[in-house]
Amino acid sequence: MDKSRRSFIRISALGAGGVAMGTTGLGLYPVSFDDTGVKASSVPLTRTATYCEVCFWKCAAWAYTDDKGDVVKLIGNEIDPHCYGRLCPRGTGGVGMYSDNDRLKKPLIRTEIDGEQTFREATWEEALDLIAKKFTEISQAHGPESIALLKHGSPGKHLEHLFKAMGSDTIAEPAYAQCRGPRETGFAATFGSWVGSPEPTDIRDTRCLVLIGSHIGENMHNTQVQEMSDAIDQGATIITVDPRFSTAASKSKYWLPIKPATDIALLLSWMHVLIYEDLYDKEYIDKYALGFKQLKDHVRTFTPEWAYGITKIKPQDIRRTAREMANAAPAVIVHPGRHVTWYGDDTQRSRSIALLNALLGSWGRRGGFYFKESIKVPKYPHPEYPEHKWGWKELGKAYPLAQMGITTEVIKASIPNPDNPYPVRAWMVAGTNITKSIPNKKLLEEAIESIDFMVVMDTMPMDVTGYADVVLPEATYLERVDGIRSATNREPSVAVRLPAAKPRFDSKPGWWVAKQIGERLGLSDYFDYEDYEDVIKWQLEQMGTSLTELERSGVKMFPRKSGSMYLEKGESHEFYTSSGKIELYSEELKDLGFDPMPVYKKHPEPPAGYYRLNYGRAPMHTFSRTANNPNLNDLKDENRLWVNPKVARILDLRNGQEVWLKNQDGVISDFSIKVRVTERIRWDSVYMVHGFGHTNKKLSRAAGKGINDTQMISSVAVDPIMGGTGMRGNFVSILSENPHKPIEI
Ligand SMILES: Nc1nc2c(c(=O)[nH]1)N[C@H]1C(S)=C(S)[C@@H](COP(=O)(O)OP(=O)(O)OC[C@H]3O[C@@H](n4cnc5c(=O)[nH]c(N)nc54)[C@H](O)[C@@H]3O)O[C@H]1N2
Ligand SMILES: Nc1nc2c(c(=O)[nH]1)N[C@H]1C(S)=C(S)[C@@H](COP(=O)(O)OP(=O)(O)OC[C@H]3O[C@@H](n4cnc5c(=O)[nH]c(N)nc54)[C@H](O)[C@@H]3O)O[C@H]1N2
Ligand code: SF4
Ligand SMILES: [Mo]
Repeated sequence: MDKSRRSFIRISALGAGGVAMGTTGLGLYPVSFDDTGVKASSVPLTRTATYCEVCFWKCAAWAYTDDKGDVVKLIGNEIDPHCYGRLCPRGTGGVGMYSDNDRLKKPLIRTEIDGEQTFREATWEEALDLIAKKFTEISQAHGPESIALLKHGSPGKHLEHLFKAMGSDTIAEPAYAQCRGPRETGFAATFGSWVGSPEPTDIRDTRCLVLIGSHIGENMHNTQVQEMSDAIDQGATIITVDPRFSTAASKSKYWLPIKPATDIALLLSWMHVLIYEDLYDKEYIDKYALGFKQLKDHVRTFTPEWAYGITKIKPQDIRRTAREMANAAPAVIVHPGRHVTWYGDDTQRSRSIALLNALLGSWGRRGGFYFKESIKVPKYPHPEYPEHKWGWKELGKAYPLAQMGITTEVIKASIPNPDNPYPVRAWMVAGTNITKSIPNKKLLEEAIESIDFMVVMDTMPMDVTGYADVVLPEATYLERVDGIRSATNREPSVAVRLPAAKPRFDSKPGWWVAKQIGERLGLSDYFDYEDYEDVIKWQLEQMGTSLTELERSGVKMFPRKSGSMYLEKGESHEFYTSSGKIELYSEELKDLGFDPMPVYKKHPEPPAGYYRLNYGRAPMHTFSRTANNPNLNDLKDENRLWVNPKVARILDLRNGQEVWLKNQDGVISDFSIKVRVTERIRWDSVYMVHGFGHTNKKLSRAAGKGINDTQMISSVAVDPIMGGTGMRGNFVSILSENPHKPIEI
C-alpha cells in the first residue's frame, strides 16, 4: 500500500492533489463561477488576514480581494499552527459563502397576509426595534433568563456578551451535547483536563494512532489530517476501529470492523491485555495514577475471548493490536474522537479511552498528548454582568457533570410545564441550524410552537430561518471583524479576522447586531466602541503587539510559559483532578451514583427489516452549512445511502436507485436518496453523510437533494452523566416506492 500523503488525500476523493495542492488543486481559482459573480482576475490582488469559519478548526488564512472589492481566493497562512499554510477543500471553497447569491439579503419579519404566514422584507431599524421591544416585554414578564441563546461559532461570541449583559446565561450550543461533551467529561474525570479544541494529540510524532470511529480524512480537521499523513509516511501504525471501511481504515495496518455500539467491550479487553500481559507503563502508573488495583480487578474477566462474543473482533486481533500500542508507547494516541454522542454511555466510553491512554502512559508524552497552552486575551473593559437567577446550569441540573449548556434541556424547558421553575419563552438562534443539528424534530417543533418569539441570525436561508419571527442577515466571515482567535496548541498563538470585502446585500456583522440590540436595551456601557476593530486593537496592544503587526502577519506566536510540552522522566506532576493524580477509579463518579470504572452494557439492536442508521462527514462539506455553497456543491451535491451488497441483494436494490427511509418510530424521509452498494459498510447498518436534505427552496442548489439524517433520528439515548444525546440508536427500513405519491382516485 502506498502510504504517501498524496495517496491518503486522493483516497478521500478530494480531486487531484487535495489539501496539498490548496486552491489550484481544487480548481477553485482562477476560474469564473457561473453563479457567484466571482471572476478570474489578472490585476494585482490585495490580501487581508482572516481565519476560516467553514468549520471550527479556525485555520488562519489570507483572503485575496480584486480591484472591484470582491474576495476571489483564500490561501492558508503559512505560519499558522492550525493549518501549516494549507486550507482544506472546505476552507478554500469558503469564498462560496461570500459569493452565494442565495444568501439572506435583508432582514425579514414574519407577517400574515390573507391568513397566510409569510415574511416581509424590513429595514434593520424595524427589525432591531422589534427585537428590542419583544426582549423587553418578555424580560419584564418572565425575567431575562427566559430568553435563550442557541449559538455556534463567532457570531455566538458577540451575542453571548449581549445575553450576559441582559442578565441571561441561558446559553447552549449543539457543539456540546450533540458533539464533544461526553469526551470532555470523560477525560476531565480521568486526567482533570478537557481535551479541548484543537485536540492536543501529538500526531506528528506518534508511532501508533488508534482511531475509535473518529474518521480523520473524511473528518477534515486540517492539521490532524496533515499530521496523520506525515505519521503514515514515517511508518506509524494506524489502528482503526470502525464498523465502516472509512478512509482512515483504508490507510490502516489494522482495521477492526467492530459490531456497532460495542466499543466499551473492546476497550476493556485491551486494558485487560495491557495489564495481564504486563505491557502497561508501570513507572507512569505508579507515579501518576490512583486506583490501579481496582482497575486491574475490574478488567480481570474482560478477556479478548469475552470481547469477541460482543464485538465480533477476533481475540488474536485484540491481542495483536494491544501489543502494537504497547510497543509504540508512550508515543501512542488512542484518539479521543470528537463527535462522540453515540449510544448514551458516551462519557463512559470516553473514559475507557482515557484509561487506556493512561495505561500506555501517553498523556503528557511526545507522540501521545502534549500539554497544550494558549495565551489569555484581556477582556475589553465593561461593567460587571448582572446576576442571573437561573441559567444553563439549572436547566441541566439532572446531569451533574454537564459543563456547558445542554441544547435539548433548553428546548424541553421551552414547552409549557407547570412543574418547570425555569420556563424559556424566547430564542435567539445564531450560527446553528438547529433543525439539522439537534435530534428529535417533534420535540423541537413543539418547543418552537410554544415560545413567544424567535430570532434567527444566519448568512443563508437555512431551514431554521423558516421558523423565525425575525430573520437577520449576517455578513459572512470574509466581510467582518470578529474576536481574536486564541486557541490552545503546542505554542500559544493568536490570529485575527478583518473584513476582506464590504458586506454584500444588506447584511451586517454580528458584533454590530449585538451592539445595536444592546443599545436599544439601555446597555450601551457594555458596547463602548464604535467598531469592533477598536476592541481587538486595544486587546492586541495589551498583549504587547498591535493591529498593524497582525494586519501584516495574520498570526502571531507567543513563547510557552507553562513549561515543557512533555513530562520529563521521573518528573513530579500534579494533574487537575481533585486528588492531583490520574483517576483510574473515579470517586467523583461513584459519589454521584455512576460506575466508577466503565462497564459494557448492551444496546438495542435493529429490529427485523431495519438497519442501523450510521452517519459521518464528507471531506468537502461541513455539516449542513456548505450544502448550497456554489464551490462545494459542485464537488458533491447530495448524499448517498451506503448499503451492503448482501442487503442490496435481499431488497433488490441497484446502485443509483432512489429510495426513501422510514425509521423505527414511523418517521418517513421528506426526500429520496440514491443507493450506493458497497462492501465498505456492514450488513446491519446503512450510512450517509450528514447535512443534506434541505427543505428551504430558496437554497437553489441544495433544496430537496438527499436525505437529512437528523430527520431520521427521533430516538435519543441521553447520557446520564452530562446530558449528551446519543444519536446512533436509530434504525431505518428502506422503501423503494415513493411514500409521498399522491393517491390517485
Ligand atoms: N469534512 C468535515 N470535517 C469535519 C466536520 C465536518 O462537518 N466536515 N465536522 C467537525 C466536527 S465539529 C466534528 S465533531 C468531527 C466529527 O468527526 P469524528 O469525531 O471523526 O466523528 P465520529 O462520529 O467519531 O466518526 C464517524 C465514524 O464513526 C463510525 N462509527 C459509527 N458507529 C460506530 C461505532 O459504534 N463504533 C465505532 N468504533 N465507530 C462507529 C462511522 O462509521 C464513521 O466512520 O468532524 C470535524 N471535521
Ligand atoms: N444528525 C446529526 N446531527 C448532528 C451531527 C451529525 O453528524 N448528525 N453533528 C453534530 C456536531 S458534531 C456538531 S458540532 C453540530 C453542528 O451543528 P451546527 O452548528 O448547527 O452546524 P450547521 O448545520 O453547519 O449550522 C450552522 C448554521 O450557521 C450558519 N452560518 C454559517 N456561517 C455563519 C456566520 O458567519 N454567521 C451566522 N450568523 N451564521 C452562519 C449556517 O448557514 C447554518 O445555518 O451538529 C451536531 N448534530
Ligand atoms: S479545517 Fe478546513 S474548514 Fe475547518 S477551519 Fe480549517 S480550512 Fe476551514
Ligand atoms: Mo462537532
